[in-house]
Amino acid sequence: MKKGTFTLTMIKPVAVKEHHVGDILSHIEHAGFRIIALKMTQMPKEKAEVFYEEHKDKPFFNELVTFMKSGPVVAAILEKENAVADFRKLIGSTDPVEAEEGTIRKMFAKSKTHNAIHGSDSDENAMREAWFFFSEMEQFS
Ligand code: IDP
Repeated sequence: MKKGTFTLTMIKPVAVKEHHVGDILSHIEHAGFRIIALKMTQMPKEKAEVFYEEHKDKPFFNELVTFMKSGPVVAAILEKENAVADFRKLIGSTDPVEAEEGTIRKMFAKSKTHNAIHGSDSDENAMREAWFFFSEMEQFS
């Protein structure tokens, strides 16, 4: 995969539990992103801690890890030019109260922690996160 052409998303446990997987994936595809890897998986505590290691000193870290290991997530690699920035726009602000109308978080998030979906915040993290979830045989660029 060429850096800058993809991002990594994860539909978080609350949105999976509430049956929003189909709606969210449909929204993503209609926005012009191509799904080039997809899986449902549940992260043990240690994996969730590694995924979010850059937040390990934040006050919400334990709450975040507890939430992320609480049930299955749906992870996907999404291909599009300018994927990272365009996808951050599509999902909206971290806090659903601040997210714009029409964004995925505005539609499906419950709270700042239970905010329905993840999107990589840089091309470097997109690369790290894609390889965190998917082997070469699971990526269809
Ligand atoms: P992002 O997911 O919008 O990039 P980050 O700041 O990278 O937001 O935070 C990672 C995740 O940690 C968020 O998506 C959210 O689930 C959780 N989080 C962030 N800030 C807070 C907070 O102030 N309180 C509770 N949870 C938070």
